[in-house]
Amino acid sequence: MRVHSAIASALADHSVDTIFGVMGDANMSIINDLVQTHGTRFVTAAHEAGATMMADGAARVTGRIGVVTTTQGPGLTNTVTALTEAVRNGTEMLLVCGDTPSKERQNLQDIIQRDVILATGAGFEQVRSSDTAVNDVAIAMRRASLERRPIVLNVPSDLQSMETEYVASTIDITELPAFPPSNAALDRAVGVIAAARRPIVLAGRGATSRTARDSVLRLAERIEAPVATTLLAKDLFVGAPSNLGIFGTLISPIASEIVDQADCVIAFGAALNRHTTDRNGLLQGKRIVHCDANPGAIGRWAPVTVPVTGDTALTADAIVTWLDAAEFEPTGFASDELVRRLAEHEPRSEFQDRSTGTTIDLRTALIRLNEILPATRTLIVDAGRFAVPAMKYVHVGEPDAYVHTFNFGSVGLSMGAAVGAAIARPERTAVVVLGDGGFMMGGLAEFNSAVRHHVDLIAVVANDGCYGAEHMLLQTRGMNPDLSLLEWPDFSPVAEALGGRGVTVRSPMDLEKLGKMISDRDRPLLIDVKLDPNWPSIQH
Ligand SMILES: Cc1ncc(C[n+]2csc(CCOP(=O)(O)OP(=O)(O)O)c2C)c(N)n1
Repeated sequence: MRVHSAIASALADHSVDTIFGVMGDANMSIINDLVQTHGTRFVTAAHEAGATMMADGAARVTGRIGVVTTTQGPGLTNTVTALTEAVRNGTEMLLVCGDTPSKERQNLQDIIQRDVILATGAGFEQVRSSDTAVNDVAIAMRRASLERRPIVLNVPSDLQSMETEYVASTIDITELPAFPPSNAALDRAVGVIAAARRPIVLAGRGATSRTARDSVLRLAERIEAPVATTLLAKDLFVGAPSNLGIFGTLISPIASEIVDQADCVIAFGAALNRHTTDRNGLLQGKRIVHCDANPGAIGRWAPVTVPVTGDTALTADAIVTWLDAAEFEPTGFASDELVRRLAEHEPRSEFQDRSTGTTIDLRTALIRLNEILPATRTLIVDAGRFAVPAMKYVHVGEPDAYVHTFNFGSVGLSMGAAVGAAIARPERTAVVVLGDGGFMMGGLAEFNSAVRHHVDLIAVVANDGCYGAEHMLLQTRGMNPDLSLLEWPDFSPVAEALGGRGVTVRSPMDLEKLGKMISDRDRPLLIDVKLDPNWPSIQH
């Protein structure tokens, strides 16, 4: 067997049934073997950044390792931004990249691939020889899973055509058992919680498993504390009566009022970074019980009163048991009155609509789109000025249905992630919200990939005809905002030309006509939402 066939067999042995990628001469043999011999689904992207984000999106919504392949040189360098995003997110990913033949000094596409990869923070694995290739695949898969980051498997093309004997080798990963907190930590935590009169329970991405959520919610109910989440655990408590929503810079006015009154925050699986704490402002005057399975995450960014290291569910359950034993009286902070106020809160009351005759207020548009877009959805958000209202006003049914594509602050990565998420979780409509700049940067190419792969995807383009974030900054810094203006073509006919459907929204009335178009969609749909570039604030 040739090494390329052995690598394909090794991937199939690891249950890789889908591979995203862009083909070139240095990875085509592996792709061919995967598809022809193993029936693997090869999902083509238009650009390697798109392919990498497809694998990233698929990994985030399934919890499985996302697999992507590129050719050598420029194929690999095209992935750098997306790979960095995946590293910052902690995405489990394998990137199989071809490399130039080692002895070809003058190959046009030669670059020191290892150095390019290491700069992103991804891990590097070299296929070392024809004899080790299968085991090298297993090691790369194992590392992607254990290190929770992309691992790039580098395979020179001359090595791929060598002969080898196939001996199966698959990863063996022992799950670490969940561990409870120490009694000493529990004692201190329960002391602080029992003394609190107005506690809030906050959950982050580390507390989003079903069991963790249920236990954290039980604790909140036991002490009658309102619940909130970080952005990355968005909508974890959807449906809970005392749900404050996002705790952090995206906090709603009503939640902010309640957080102001609180005297204690009990945080689970949340890093308490500057976005979550609004530079510690939201923690002022409160005692902080910070629980996390990773001691390195506790107290890293924010001051902590009591650190508790342990599994989220076990910790929350133990706190409830101790409070029960002490016959703790619930605080009553999540009162009927508070629950009623939260239920009556209307997001439209948070701002004054600024729709004009020819443009719509993005907040108004997103609140209505949240109501009319398919409820079973994955929400993927790009970077830009529009992102703040998108994260605030568009909701999902479960936390793994929110895909945040700017852990590296890059524009233009969302469409690839949306295609990957749609392929990996076809029962959910991929709703991608992006700016006109992000659409033109990467969205355009991969919108067509969505068409080619017949995925259920709706793109909402917040189109202010400019780089809005820059438009606003140029204005506030006394420079010329017109430098950020961009004369794009109309996106609705562009979407049709790319094989999808397109529709333009300029007013609240246009939104009301969307229902039928959404329910009758038979291919990816682009909703071009026309906005005023002078829309002034990034925060509201
Ligand atoms: C790859 C990359 N290039 C440039 C930037 C700088 N940048 C930040 S926000 C932004 C504007 C993006 O415009 P658009 O997608 O239309 O969203 P808007 O801000 O208008 O809502 C730009 C160019 C970036 N973050 N990433």
